[in-house]
Amino acid sequence: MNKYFPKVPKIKYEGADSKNPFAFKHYNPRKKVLGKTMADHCRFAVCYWHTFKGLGGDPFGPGTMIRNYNQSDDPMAVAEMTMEAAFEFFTKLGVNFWCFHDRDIAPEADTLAETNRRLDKIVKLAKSLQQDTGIQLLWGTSNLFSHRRFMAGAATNPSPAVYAYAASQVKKAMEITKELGGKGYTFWGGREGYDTLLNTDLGREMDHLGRFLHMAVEYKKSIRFKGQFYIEPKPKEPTKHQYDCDAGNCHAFLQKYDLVDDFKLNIESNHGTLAGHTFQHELQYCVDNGILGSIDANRGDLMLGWDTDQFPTDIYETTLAMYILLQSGGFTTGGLNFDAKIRRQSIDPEDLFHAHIGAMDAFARGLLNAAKMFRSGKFEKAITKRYAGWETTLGKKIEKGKIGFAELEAYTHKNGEPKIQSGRQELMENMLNEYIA
Ligand code: XLS
Ligand code: CA
Ligand code: CA
Repeated sequence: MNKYFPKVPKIKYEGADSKNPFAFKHYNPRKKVLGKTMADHCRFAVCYWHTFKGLGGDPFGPGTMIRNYNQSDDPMAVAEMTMEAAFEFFTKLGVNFWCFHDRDIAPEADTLAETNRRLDKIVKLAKSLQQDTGIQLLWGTSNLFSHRRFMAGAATNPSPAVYAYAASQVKKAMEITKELGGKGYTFWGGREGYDTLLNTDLGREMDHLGRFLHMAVEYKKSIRFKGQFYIEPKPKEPTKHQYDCDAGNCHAFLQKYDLVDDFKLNIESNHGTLAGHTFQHELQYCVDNGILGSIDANRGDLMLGWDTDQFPTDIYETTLAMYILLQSGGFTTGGLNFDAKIRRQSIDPEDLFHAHIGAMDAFARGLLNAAKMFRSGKFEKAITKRYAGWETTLGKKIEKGKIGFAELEAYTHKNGEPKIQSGRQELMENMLNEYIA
């Protein structure tokens, strides 16, 4: 396979001293870290939409990138060439997984039946390329936000006919995800929210979304699809308010609608920051509540208030993310999916490689740093010490629900003003810096 990216060789690990831009300096897939290979820790995936369908368009101008795999007037020929180019890319880069939306891989036709036939044709090609290369599908999903019929949402649309269309699309997307052996299936509520409450029945829309996800669970069981369902939080964009706005909010939604056993979360870094949280916060919330499923790895820009989906390069972020992941025991079905796009001026196909190589190296460094932090036990020890009071009789009685306000008041009268301790934030931050390499 050397047709679509002829200037790029197979990317190999060459070590930190390498000056070769088409080589990994830190990501060594076979290197063992805490008993597991780097490849197994990271489970890197390439996303189809930005990497192969994104051409650099923004609200002020169309795409800037010209690709040899989309030079045809026949949309199905483009779909086939793009799929072949994608597998050449995955193979040269050395990732084991990919992710797609239904409409990324095959263009929509005039009827649902014809659209589904087109999908079947491309899925057949994707399946044979998967077999030839050993590359697997991390997750599939459905695009329920681009077509004009979904302008007011899909599962939260005021029209039941649009709701039905969305259900038909998800049904098919789940079938093809199963056909391709997908490890998971993601629900991202692209337009499930509102632009103004003046025209919106919020409670009813959320009930409809809950029912929609129940139907998806029922259908999943009926076709024996074993992949993990994920819900992906995002607070806004394209809507003013999205119902699945952050990890805590999604968790509450899943609990209210009795869906918490069937879903885990797919946390995207840039969505966390748009919600006013850190990536680290969103991951920690999920781990502490047993709902971390997968990660969309990217980053925002501090100066810009929208979803810039840049490639992750910040070693602090990757270190903290990998530290939380290590604490959680690591991925089972999920992985690190680069839901990221190269900038509008990065017009060459080689830029796609530079972006992914840098991001994979950033996570490899993050993993190595995190493993050192984990092995040292220093951070854990500091937290244990800070909460040591909860191991005393008083702490244990509170945690076990053995005492109430009256006893706590009696304790306070007897013991007087509590002794307080420093939070040592600066010391902890200095300690973290010692591990950033
Ligand atoms: C958009 C989302 C989207 C989901 C999949 O902001 O990140 O790409 O990951 O539909
Ligand atoms: Ca995403
Ligand atoms: Ca995004």
